[in-house]
Formats: sequence, structure tokens, C-alpha cells
Amino acid sequence: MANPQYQKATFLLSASQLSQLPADMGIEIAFVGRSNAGKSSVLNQLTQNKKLARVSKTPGRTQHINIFVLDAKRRLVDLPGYGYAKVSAEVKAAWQKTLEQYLRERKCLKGLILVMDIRHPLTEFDRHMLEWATDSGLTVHVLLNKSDKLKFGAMKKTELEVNAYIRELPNTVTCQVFSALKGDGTQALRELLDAWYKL
Ligand SMILES: Nc1nc2c(ncn2[C@@H]2O[C@H](COP(=O)(O)OP(=O)(O)O)[C@@H](O)[C@H]2O)c(=O)[nH]1
Ligand SMILES: [Mg+2]
Repeated sequence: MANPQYQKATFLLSASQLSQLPADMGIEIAFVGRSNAGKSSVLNQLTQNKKLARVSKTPGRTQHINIFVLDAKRRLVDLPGYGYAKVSAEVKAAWQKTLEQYLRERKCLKGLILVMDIRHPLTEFDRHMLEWATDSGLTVHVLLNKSDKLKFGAMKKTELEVNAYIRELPNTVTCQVFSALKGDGTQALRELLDAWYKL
């Protein structure tokens, strides 16, 4: 099967429960990260569609699992952003549970793209996510997003530090810098996704 055409991604549905998801077949690649790290912006840059994933200036708006279809067998998934949301502890706990359940139970989940703000990498939650994912044998690619916010030296320093951290983990974790604003790193991300999506 040919590589997916990311610009052809279309919104399928927004699920608050796993039962609302499409059949657990084909391949899904899920995007996860602290709210405001730029997850929606990364998806928009990847698909060259500014309207695809609503870019919110209000942290914590994405409380659902949003599914985007690339073709009959391949989907992109925008997972609920974690942290910071100005919602009740109850609502937070409910969507944390859905997120965990998705990560644990979804058989078609091929890998995770973990989006971090390069200025605040490896938050406690990021570390938990990496630990949990590697323990579960799930492949993770870290995007150090908003690289345009740092000067070259600071960017490289962070990249080295994050790579040093990752080197201690199982080799199912990789990392790259990215700028959803400028598009830097888009080609590398596409090539990685192409490899994951190979049927
Ligand atoms: N400078 C810069 N800003 C970004 C970048 N990616 C996202 N943003 C901004 O960060 C904020 C949060 O982005 P959003 O995509 O909604 O984050 P999400 O909550 O993780 O989905 C918005 O104001 C975006 O414009 C980037 O690469 N560079
Ligand atoms: Mg978002």
C-alpha cells in the first residue's frame, strides 16, 4: 500500500468513550502531550490543514479522543491533552481514565507521538508516559515542539539533554525537534509515520 497522503486527512469523530471509536482494525498513530504543547498545531502542520485539529488558545479544551482518517486502514488520533485544564478534578479524572484505557486496550495503536514544548521538556507527566509506554512495549517518538522559540544553542542543548534521558530507556523511543509554526521537522516526522504506517 502506498504511503498515506497526510493532507487528505479528514475528521471522523470525537469520542468521549472507547465504545464510540471505529472498529479496532488497521493502524492508528496517536498524538499525546501536555495541553498547550502544540499537539493540534503539529497535526495541522502535518496535514497542511489549518482547520483540521482546532488550535485552541485556551489550554485543556481537547477533552475527547478525536479521530482523523487518512485512508481505509490508517488513522491519526488526537488524544486528550493532559495537565493544566481549568476543569473539575472529576472531569479530569474521567478523561484521564479514557486516555489510559485507550492506550492500554487499543490493539491497532502502532505508536505514540509525544509532543512537548521544547522550553519545558520532560514534565513529570511526560516521564510517566514514557515509562508507562516503554513498560507496555509501545513505540514512542518525542517531538520537541516550538523549536522556533529557542536560539540554536539552547535548542541543541535541550535536544542533547532529552536524548541523554531517552538513551536510558528501552530503544523503542526516538526524538526530534519540531516547529509547528515554521514547519521545521515536518519531513522527518512524515518519514517516521510512513514507516509506522507500512502495512
Ligand atoms: N511559536 C510557536 N508556537 C506554537 C507552536 N506550536 C503551537 N504553538 C502555539 O501554542 C499554543 C498552543 O497550541 P495548540 O496546538 O492549541 O496546543 P495543544 O493544546 O497541545 O493542542 C497556540 O497559541 C499555538 O499557536 C510552534 O511550533 N511555535
Ligand atoms: Mg489541542
